[in-house]
Amino acid sequence: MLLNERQMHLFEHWPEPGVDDDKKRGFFDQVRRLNSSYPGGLVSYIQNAKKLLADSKAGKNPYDGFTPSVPSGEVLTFGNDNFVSLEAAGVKEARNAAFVLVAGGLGERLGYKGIKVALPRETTTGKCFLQHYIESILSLQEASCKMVGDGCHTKIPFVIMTSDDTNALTIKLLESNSYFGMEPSQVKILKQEKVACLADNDARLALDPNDKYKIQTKPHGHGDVHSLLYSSGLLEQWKSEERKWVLFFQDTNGLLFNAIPSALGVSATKGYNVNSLAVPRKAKEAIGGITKLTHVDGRTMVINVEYNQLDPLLRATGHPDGDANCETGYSPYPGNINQLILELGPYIEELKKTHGAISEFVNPKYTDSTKTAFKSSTRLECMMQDYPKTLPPSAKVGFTVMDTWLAYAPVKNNPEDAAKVPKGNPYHSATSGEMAIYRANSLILRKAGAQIADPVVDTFNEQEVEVWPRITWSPRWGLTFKDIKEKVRGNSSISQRSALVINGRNIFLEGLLLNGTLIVNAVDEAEVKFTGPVQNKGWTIQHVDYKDTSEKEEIRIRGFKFEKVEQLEVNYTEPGKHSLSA
Ligand code: UGB
Repeated sequence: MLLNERQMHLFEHWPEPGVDDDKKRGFFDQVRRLNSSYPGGLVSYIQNAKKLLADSKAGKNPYDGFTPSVPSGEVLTFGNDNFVSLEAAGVKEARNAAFVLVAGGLGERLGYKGIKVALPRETTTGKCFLQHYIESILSLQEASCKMVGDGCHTKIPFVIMTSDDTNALTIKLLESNSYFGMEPSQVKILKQEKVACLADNDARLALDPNDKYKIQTKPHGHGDVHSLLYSSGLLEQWKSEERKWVLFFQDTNGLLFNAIPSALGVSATKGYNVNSLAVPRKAKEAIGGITKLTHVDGRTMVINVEYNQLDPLLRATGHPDGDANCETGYSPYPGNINQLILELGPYIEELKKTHGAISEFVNPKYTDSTKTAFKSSTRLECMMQDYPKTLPPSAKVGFTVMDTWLAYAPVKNNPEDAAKVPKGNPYHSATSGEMAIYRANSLILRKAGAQIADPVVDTFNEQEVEVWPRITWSPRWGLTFKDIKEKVRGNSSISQRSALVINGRNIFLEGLLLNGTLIVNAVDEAEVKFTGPVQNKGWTIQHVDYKDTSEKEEIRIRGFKFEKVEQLEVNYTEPGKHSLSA
């Protein structure tokens, strides 16, 4: 097979039989793996590569013939009646959903040495992203079942796509934390394989520079999730369990679950086969733009145009300013946050045709303008949000736009790169990711009727951010806005220097006046009311220099830590009614 595809060079240096036989067997083991993990096998991979490399050499634009325009979608306003009723519809549907987290990326831009899902989402509680995601799914599961009454015992499946870079650490994180309360059988790990690197325009496979019996490999991208799900048999299993929705999400967005119930509500009420979550996008921000593309032959599609392609596409189609903000101060193209909700039935039908193969691209770095040689080997890549590209025009493809403060705060950039982000654009750093949690929770409590002090502005790791009161809660306390509103009663107020941790289900703020740090832990059967003042020295925020290696990396990348001077921590371990008042 390899010889037919003109890959003789892979064997040219092989010594006679009997020499290095184990290494030669190892080579074929790897070939077998590369062959079985790509839809259509290595022959397809090489042929696809030849075509894409020829297109790239010829300077062919993948968007040739397409004109971009601004699409229209659902725009939600947090907390209004429509939002509340969509959240209710979404929670009801959640029992029919399955969640898929793509977590195979190395996080090169962040440069963190561990896996990103193990990073604290915020350092007031120190809970990591994965714990928050699992607790959110479990809360949805419970709330959804409650809505339909007895007889509902569904366990929402949770798939994590890992790669060789993240697999072992992800499993270790789950196992050493008892799966954060989820039943281990609910969690499925699907490991993506890397793909072969390409040495030249003829798609000759590259050998590993350190091992002549090994083909060099690199990640193929998050688009692998579709073929892995297809070949795992999970989709058919979910169909037999009458599941309806598959929700895909990324590794470090601590706000995402604020948006899931209402977005799922949109999918269910609009009957969308594909629903992408989006936020207003600043021009040149490193998130794709959701765009309507109209071909000269009349075809149209609503699809993500990746951030590095939006500007050239706009310039080539009569927009001399390219990717620019409009009068609103934002790009007119909503920003894709790569949270996709797919309707399972049509998804399976499509995958039966494609086997999960996703439109690919190649991005070689050429040595010069003749485009005959590469600076280093390249490979084909694919993105999960390109799934709709193969859908027929009859498919219902939509998107849902939410406020950034509510729905999107990824942790992607290291402090140095974040500090260079143009003023006004989001940093997407560990610093901004954590501060965004406090901001969102403060704004949500404000909307629920509490008085939350204004933020102060401070600078950490050379990034200027708003510092709001450090308010966090467990998903079982506040899954939807309606839940939260029911638990914020009377005239509660929280000062700027305060921290509040709510860890329990039935905790009510009934005129709590917090000026300091309050941590509440309560079992589900306990009903706890807080009234009157809680005052203490609280936790102060200390600046930490990114380069100060005496601090842990998790702390250094955010540029601050808390000094826990004084706090009130209360634990309710017994069922019944309790109240804490001054
Ligand atoms: N990932 C994998 O699981 N496997 C891989 O091989 C690669 C990545 P990045 P990217 O919302 O902020 C995406 O690197 O690709 C996982 C969208 O394409 O963080 O630059 C990885 O673990 C873009 O349109 O992002 O940009 C992580 O969970 C925009 O939406 C996820 O894939 C942007 O994200 C994303 O990987 C965004």
